[in-house]
Amino acid sequence: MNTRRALLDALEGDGGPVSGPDLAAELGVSRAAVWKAVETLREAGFAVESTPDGYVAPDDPGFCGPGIEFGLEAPYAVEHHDRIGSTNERARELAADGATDVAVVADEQTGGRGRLDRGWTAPSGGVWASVLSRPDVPTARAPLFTLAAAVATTDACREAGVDARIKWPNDVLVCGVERAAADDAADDRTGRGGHKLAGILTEMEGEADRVGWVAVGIGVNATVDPAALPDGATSLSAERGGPVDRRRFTATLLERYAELTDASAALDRVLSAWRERAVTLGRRVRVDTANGTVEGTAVDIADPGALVVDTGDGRRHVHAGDCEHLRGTE
Ligand code: BT5
Repeated sequence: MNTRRALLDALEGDGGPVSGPDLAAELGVSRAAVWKAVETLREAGFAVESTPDGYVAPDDPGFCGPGIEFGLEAPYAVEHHDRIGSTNERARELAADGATDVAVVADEQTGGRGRLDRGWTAPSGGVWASVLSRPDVPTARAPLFTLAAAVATTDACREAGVDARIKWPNDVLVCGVERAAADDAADDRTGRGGHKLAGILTEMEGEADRVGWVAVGIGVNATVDPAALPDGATSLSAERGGPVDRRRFTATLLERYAELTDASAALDRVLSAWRERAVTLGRRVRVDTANGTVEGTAVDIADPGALVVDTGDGRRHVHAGDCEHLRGTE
């Protein structure tokens, strides 16, 4: 384990001061090694303070480029912005310059984008990220990257203590049993069967039949007051009743995404991981597609990301659209 990353984890624990000897014992290193790691953190721009009771880190100290990169087990350079128009827009610019394996991360977006020219509300406190890569896969399989991002986001939310599920194709929701019951009682105005915690916007450019680059934009309402978000949205901090360690969250997100999309890994694993985390399967759904509406029971996901809907009159593979969860399971 990287000492600096372990040190950040320890300092971020409950936010209180931790003494040098306690840190040394906890990390299994010498006091001199702790001191050296603190100095390195300070040189990298972390405001680690020394108090009579020990070292103290400010709130969420590591949500910056070097903080996320410390000990990151994923092949991305991290470009952090306090404020930006859209991280996806920035990823596109980087792609045009020939870059790859970059994660653009921002605290706030002023021109966040959703799918189909919709907007994305992105106040300070969120995790707004776009991961740019150049995978060697056929263009037709690019939707698997959206699914991988949904799985990675769900896992990072769960690690942060929030029981997240995936709604086809790209939403991450919170829909506990009590929440679902309350929504049913309230006639679920949002039509989502849950409250939206995160959304994903994948953009790509292909050359003939191969992907040129893919930018997966992931927007997670991390430490955000739901009052600042559209109706039907929720945040990690609201669900868990306290702020989120965004450095750790982002590192988990990037590591999981890298693992799922690694060239040596079978992308098929993404489908089974997605199935295990999906709330859409088994539900009655209505999907608005470019070619009309499909209604029925969502029974499966098929390569590279199509929702299989049993309409009662056969099975339809729906490749893109807006999905509404209807009440009842059949
Ligand atoms: C999405 O679109 O869910 C994709 C959102 C992707 C956002 C990320 S942030 C990092 C990267 N940079 C960007 O500029 N974008 C990506 P869609 O399925 O079309 O949902 C959009 C709809 O969700 C809006 O029309 C609102 O109704 C709702 N919405 C907007 N902001 C929200 C928020 N913060 N939380 C929950 N729902 C929101």
